[in-house]
Amino acid sequence: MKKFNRIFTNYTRRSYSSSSPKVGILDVPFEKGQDKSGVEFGPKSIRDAGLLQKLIECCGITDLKDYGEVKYLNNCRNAEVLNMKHYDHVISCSKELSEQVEKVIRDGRICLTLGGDHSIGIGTIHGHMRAKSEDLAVLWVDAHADLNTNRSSHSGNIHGADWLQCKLSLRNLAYIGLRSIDPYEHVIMHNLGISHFDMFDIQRYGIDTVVSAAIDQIDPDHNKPIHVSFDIDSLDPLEAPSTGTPVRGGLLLREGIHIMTAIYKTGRLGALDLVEVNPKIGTQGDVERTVTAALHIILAAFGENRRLIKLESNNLIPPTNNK
Ligand SMILES: [Mn+2]
Repeated sequence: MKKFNRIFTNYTRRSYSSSSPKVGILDVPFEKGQDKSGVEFGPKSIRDAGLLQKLIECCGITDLKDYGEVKYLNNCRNAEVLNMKHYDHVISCSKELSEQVEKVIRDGRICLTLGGDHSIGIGTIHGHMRAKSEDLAVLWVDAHADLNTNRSSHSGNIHGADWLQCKLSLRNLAYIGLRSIDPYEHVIMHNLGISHFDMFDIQRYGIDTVVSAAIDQIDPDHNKPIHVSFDIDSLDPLEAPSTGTPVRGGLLLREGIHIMTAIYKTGRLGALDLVEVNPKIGTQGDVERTVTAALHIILAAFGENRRLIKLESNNLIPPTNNK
């Protein structure tokens, strides 16, 4: 869509690496894990801002496959959990999504999933584990901890979700960007020793140190596939106002970009979720700002280089786009 190109800054477009990753894209217009309507239009808004074209132009992606929209049937209607909204839909959608993500990754591609609300992380992480390994490093970038405990189940099993067999070790999970945490979430995080880097840590140590420390904690030998689940509300509402649960005092866009560039440079990104962009919230300007922020995050993950290019002394002509 033309209107977005106007505000997409025109810095040098060149990828860090000469070999570009193979990418597969999935849309999950799912909104039932939360209350506000509109987040189901997130994938379309990001695509309309030129996602595919920019992946080619800015990241030098030459092999890009569009897997389209994930559709599901609600076949867990009798499944119910007291403290989870639309649990049956969440579980049904997650199962289908898991299978799709597994397929994309087995095709040899990095899976980019556009949400939708953040409940889709269940399906993407599960599918990623099935395709690669249960020993997956997960970076959850979010203002919120999103820890849903299954209080109504005495057995500890998730009703209607027998397929959900892979279990992520909590040692493999780290949060970045937290600033809105429920009291019971503090207890869980503390008791289970889950790695987390909140806004205080980012302010004190800087984002470069924080992202390195997070990777070291969840992937100490630097050999695991990495899954990033990026909630746009991790960014400050000044950067990304069009989202369901904004919390002030968040990441700057440049910090979000820095996280993704660091992950790209590991060469081990296996899947990225970009969730919670809600184009029905805020003014047109708010929506544009949010959507372009999401684009910058995605492009950084796939190798867009925003740094000044060092020219050879005998070559004073700047390189053109890496296509
Ligand atoms: Mn969130």
